[in-house]
Amino acid sequence: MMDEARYGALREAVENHLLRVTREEWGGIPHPLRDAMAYSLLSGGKRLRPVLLLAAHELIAPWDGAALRFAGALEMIHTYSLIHDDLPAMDNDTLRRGKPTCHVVYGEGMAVLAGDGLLNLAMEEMLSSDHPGTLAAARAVAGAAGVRGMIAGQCLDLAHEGQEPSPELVSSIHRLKTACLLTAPMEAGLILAGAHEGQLAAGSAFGRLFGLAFQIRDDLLDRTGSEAALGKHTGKDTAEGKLTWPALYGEEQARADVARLTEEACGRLREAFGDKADFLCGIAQECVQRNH
Ligand code: GRG
Repeated sequence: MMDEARYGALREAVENHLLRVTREEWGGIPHPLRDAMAYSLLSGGKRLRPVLLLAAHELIAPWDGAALRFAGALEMIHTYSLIHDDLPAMDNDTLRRGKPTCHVVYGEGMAVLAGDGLLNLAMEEMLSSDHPGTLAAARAVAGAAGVRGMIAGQCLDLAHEGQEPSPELVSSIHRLKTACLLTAPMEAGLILAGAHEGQLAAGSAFGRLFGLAFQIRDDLLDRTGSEAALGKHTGKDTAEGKLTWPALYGEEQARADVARLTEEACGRLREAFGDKADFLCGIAQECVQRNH
């Protein structure tokens, strides 16, 4: 069972931080761009990546202002990836988080810039403190989001669309496209909290295993979930011949893999952190059972 109140409190801290930053610190960004960035950044969502970062920090010590900046930066990078993924040149989606996608409202050019802007701003946000862990944590996030991480995953996804899925390829795409951006907050939170190597390795393993389970669950929801609950169009993967886990292994096996990977993820975290891992394990369990 997830501790809903604790998740809610962290989510609220992130939400308030993002609201404050957009209101007080975004002066000087030209208007249509600022509106497009704020439209997508403040359009809801679970705020999972920033919550993971703060919760990872709490495994070792209470989080501070520098960690909150990093948490906001993770959400900016996630939002940029969604804006660009929804563009006609990529997944061509018109609905996200229950609202029209950024390019539908602001045009394609402005949506490209809003994504670029959020990515750059995330770098500024991460590098704006003199916390001793700043460089290592920022390097972990930039690497995970970059050309050997999430962007590589998106590249493989685009390049192999419509092809016969191979297990190795689907696994690589899922790990890179999704798991990297769920591993990064674990690593950044732990680095900022001063974790030692063993703790960091356990946090990374949790992120990688949970991230893969999360994407397999997303594949399953695309087949069986409702558009109203998910706030996005469903059934697209099958219609477009996307490389997915259930397409490769069938829905039953995919469900079993989600459960197994989540168990493994939690096991790795518990080995290093004992009962303190309960909250993050609860989040993982809740996410892979989600209908939204
Ligand atoms: C454009 C470089 C580039 C990458 C895009 C994130 C991504 C890669 C594509 C989006 C589509 C997709 C299936 C992503 C996998 C990760 C995922 C399920 C994202 C949705 O994350 P949630 O469920 O969304 O945390 P909310 O709305 O709650 O933030």
